Amino acid sequence: MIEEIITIERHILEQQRTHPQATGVFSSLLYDIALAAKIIARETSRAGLVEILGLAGKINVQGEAQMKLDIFANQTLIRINSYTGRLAVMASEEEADILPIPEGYPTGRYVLLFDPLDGSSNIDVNASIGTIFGVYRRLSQDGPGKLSDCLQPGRDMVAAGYVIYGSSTMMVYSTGNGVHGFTLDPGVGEFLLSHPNIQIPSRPKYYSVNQGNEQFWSEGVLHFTRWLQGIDEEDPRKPLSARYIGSLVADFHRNLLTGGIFYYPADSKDPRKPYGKLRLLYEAAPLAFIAQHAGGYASDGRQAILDIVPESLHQRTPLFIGNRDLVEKAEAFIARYDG
Ligand code: P6P
Repeated sequence: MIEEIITIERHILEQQRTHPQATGVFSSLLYDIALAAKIIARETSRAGLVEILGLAGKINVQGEAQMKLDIFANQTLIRINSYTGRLAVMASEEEADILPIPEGYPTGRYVLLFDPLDGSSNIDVNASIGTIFGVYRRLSQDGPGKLSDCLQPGRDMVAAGYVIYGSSTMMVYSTGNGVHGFTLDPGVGEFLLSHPNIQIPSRPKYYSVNQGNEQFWSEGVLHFTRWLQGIDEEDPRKPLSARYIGSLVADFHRNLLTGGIFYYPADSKDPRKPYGKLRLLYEAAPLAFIAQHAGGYASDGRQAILDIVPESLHQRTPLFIGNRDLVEKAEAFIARYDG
């Protein structure tokens, strides 16, 4: 049987048809994000050559000064989304405050939150990195979007996704109607449907956590980790293998496809970060939306990530994400040992 070729643009259009009230603006917003992903993918594929070709600090072919990749990714997403009239406001991991739509340009119904290039410290060692995004409807009526438009619980998201720049570039997104993965064919510059209707496998293979932080974990997290390793005498289980890349999108993506759990718990390592390292708005919540629609679950150890009402743009949260039974087990250990 000849496999049908479906581009992400066509898939988005077909998804739109399942939302009768959709106006096409939402679909166009998803195209815009796919375009940004292609542009960022092109630059990340050359990242290793920056030094060799002496590109750093020089003027590149577009006549732009060569810049750090995460700044480039941030500017690409802002430049593509600022003038379309589809958004009321944006917020980025790279920007301290919300990003209003520039004066003189129309505002739209949607809010875009993103981490433009997460894990960028891994570029120098050629490890996979990623872009993470979440889309909401604006709450304010009209005019410039507000901070309150960005501080919505993940449960109210209308779409979320990520791009992983690795051995191949993949874009994974959901509008609440399944989770779908597309692989970039750089030859033609198209994302082609490669992973339709992703569901997290019920039998997990891996657990992913930075065990270098063990001494800083709570009792509950330590007991949970021993349980995953099959050395909890009270409740023995087949041990899971450990896999940890140190790049959230890569660790999440692997567990989504193979079954498993990623967690970055709260720890006492840095008193300035009592809730762990990861951000709620544009890291944990969008991936929690994806996990939810792939049959998984995400928690901060006590409640669903999607139920947390954000109080500030860059607030951090502990994150346990992957197979629902594993995440709920973490919650049980934390409730039992951490009170
Ligand atoms: P650690 C990358 O810097 C990042 O923000 C995430 O992509 C990743 O999951 C985490 O930090 C790794 O942090 O402390 O284990 O090196």
